[in-house]
Amino acid sequence: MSYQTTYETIDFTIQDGYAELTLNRPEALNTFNAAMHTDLKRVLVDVEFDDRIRALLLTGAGRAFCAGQDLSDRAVSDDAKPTDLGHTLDTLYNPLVRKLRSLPMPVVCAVNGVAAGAGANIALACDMVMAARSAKFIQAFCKIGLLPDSGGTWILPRLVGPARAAALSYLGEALSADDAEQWGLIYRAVDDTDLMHEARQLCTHFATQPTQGLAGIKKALQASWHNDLEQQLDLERDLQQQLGWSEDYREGVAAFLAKRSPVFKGR
Ligand code: T3D
Repeated sequence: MSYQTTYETIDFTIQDGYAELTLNRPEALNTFNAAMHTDLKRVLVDVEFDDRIRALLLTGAGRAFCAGQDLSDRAVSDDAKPTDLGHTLDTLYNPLVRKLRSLPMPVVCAVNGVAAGAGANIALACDMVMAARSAKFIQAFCKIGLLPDSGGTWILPRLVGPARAAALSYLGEALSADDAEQWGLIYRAVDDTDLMHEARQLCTHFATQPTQGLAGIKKALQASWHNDLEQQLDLERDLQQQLGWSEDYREGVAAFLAKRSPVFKGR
């Protein structure tokens, strides 16, 4: 059974144990506006607490994934006060990144077309990123006098190293999906016609897996960016201790010993 909800700027479906969230302002290249931030905030709170959802798939409608902030909301005449971008990051973009990074399940991004500005970095905040071969990643910020936000200056050097992060950020040139895969920016580039099928298959797979275990992996991998080995060993111990008490661990071991397929319930 599938449950579909349509918001002003996004489509949201729950099916086969995972949720699919589609940015849906194709006529505006799925750029972020106030309504989209409101819709995303509302739906992601539901995702976090709905135990039918064991993975999240994020994608975009139409030819773009997301071209970042809708700049038509940022035009200012000479005598007007510009928008306080510190405030918009603090209240809109940063909470969105934090939410995607902290959801206790894998978040898969299917980048169906151009991902520019915050659109690129929201994609990169997801746990696994697949992209259509025709998609491009563009750190467009430098072209309008800004810096890569939504975690861009944090994640780019970590994923592709300082030299390539600098080139992407200073030049704002388009990086193809194939190059993004080769550089280690994303997991995989796939043929355009295969993207949604492959991304959905991945989410369907995650929906049958030990959700708490996957959430533990997510937490530990993220913490490894700032922990030293001692701290990471302690974290692994603490998380593994909790996972060792989960129903899914018990089921995994029992199924292995009985030489049968496990049935994980996400508990
Ligand atoms: O709160 C805050 O403001 C702070 C946070 C900032 C976060 C950010 O994301 S800042 C960065 C904003 N994004 C950009 O600077 C990207 C701008 N867009 C582009 O560079 C290009 O449009 C694309 C590379 C995304 C796509 O290029 P292309 O050649 O495929 O399409 P196009 O012809 O440039 O765009 C199609 C239409 O979409 C066009 O409008 P038109 O001529 O058909 O009426 C274009 O103006 C519009 N469009 C594209 N991106 C945006 C946009 N309109 C408003 N805002 C956009 N971001």
